[in-house]
Amino acid sequence: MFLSKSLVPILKNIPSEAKIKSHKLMLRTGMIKQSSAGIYSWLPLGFKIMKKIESIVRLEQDNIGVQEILMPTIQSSEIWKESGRYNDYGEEMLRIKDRQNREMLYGPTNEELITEIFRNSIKSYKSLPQLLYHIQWKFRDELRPRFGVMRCREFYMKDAYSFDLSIDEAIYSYNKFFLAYLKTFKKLDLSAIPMAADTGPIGGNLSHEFIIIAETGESKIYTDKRIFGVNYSDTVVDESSLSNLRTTYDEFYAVTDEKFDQNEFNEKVSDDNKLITKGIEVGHIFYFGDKYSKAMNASVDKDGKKEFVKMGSYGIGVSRLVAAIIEAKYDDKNEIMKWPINIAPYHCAILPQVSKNDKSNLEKSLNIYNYLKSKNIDAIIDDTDEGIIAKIKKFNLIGIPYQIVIGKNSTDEKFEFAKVGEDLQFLSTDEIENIIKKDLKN
Ligand code: 5CA
Repeated sequence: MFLSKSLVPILKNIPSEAKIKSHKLMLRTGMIKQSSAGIYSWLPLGFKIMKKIESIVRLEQDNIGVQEILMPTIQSSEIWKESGRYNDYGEEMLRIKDRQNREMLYGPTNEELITEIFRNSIKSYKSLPQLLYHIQWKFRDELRPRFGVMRCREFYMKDAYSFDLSIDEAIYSYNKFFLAYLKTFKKLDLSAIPMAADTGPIGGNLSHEFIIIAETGESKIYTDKRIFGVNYSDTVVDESSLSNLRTTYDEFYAVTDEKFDQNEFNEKVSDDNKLITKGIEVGHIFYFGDKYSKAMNASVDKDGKKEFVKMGSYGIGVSRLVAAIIEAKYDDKNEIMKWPINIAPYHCAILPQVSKNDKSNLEKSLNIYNYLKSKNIDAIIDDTDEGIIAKIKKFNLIGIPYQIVIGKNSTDEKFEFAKVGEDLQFLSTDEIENIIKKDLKN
């Protein structure tokens, strides 16, 4: 792919409306474009990143046996009236009328719709547990959309729902998602901490927010530093192993603002281990028992008895994650972004020095491009006529993990190669391939 033929509208200046580094970088590198307040188009660079994040999220859902479905964005108000949330949800819900004057809405979340699907499809307790997810756009008419895709009105979410017969089984389902979330965020090279949280309009009494530490985060958190050391690599998906993991986490105080209690904090955490900071909520899981199943009559038959199913819901902000990863990885001062290779829009940028009279470096670039492509390494060639320094700076900003510079210092066999933000070294295409391949394997 040639940069000159890509829709990557790089801005010279940082747009003044952007207050945090992710918003600045996303606008500057043309990852997104605002279409109206809190609503964005995703341009090729941003969209590629989001799709890669989405596939990691999907893989970890599939790994714990969740079934993927796709529900619509537009829902009927009827089911929301059944659950009682049609009025409760208030002004954050975007309400629409169709030509028959029927009340519809753009889904802010899907507890009602999935409960309706469940009650029409599952009759026997023998079909439990049912674990279902979809990845779909949501709309919340936020009073103050801000920070770009971090808190916007239309956003992309993975939301999953669990249906079980008993509370114990429902907690087992909850714990499966708990582990899947830890693994998902780890794969995105993020350290996300589960924190006891409020349940808000979703309801229930058990809930964790998964938070990554960032100064620009909107959630205030109070925790015990030692929680970062909890090891879940040996945890497997069985009831006791998962329950042990939860117990291990519960040993450390970790709460969001709404759950904070100064006395408890002092009692449970020594001054040395206290951490009061801010973070970004990238995921949120809930257990709410029969709140929706009772209101909407979703039950199964067990030995001739009607049992309301016990439910949970589990969200990940897929579009928010793009911004959250930038907050965690962008070096604002030196203007260097470092996308982990598994979600970077390209693996490698090829930066030839090009002049009007001499296009030989462009030919060399194309050869390298084709070689890398044959090895499943995805590269982009910056074929514009900017100088090399400008090209390097631009790709530092975009954050493609590797750069190959093809200029006066390169020979026919060896080229200048660098990991983004690091020093150049002379390497052959074989050596370059090996370094990138090794990174891709990790
Ligand atoms: N039904 C539940 C779980 S599926 C639910 O909706 N939970 S939530 O409200 O916490 O949202 C899930 C995740 O979506 C959040 O953790 C956050 O990462 C993301 N999210 C929520 N609101 C926004 C928003 N306005 N902009 C961007 N992402 C958001």
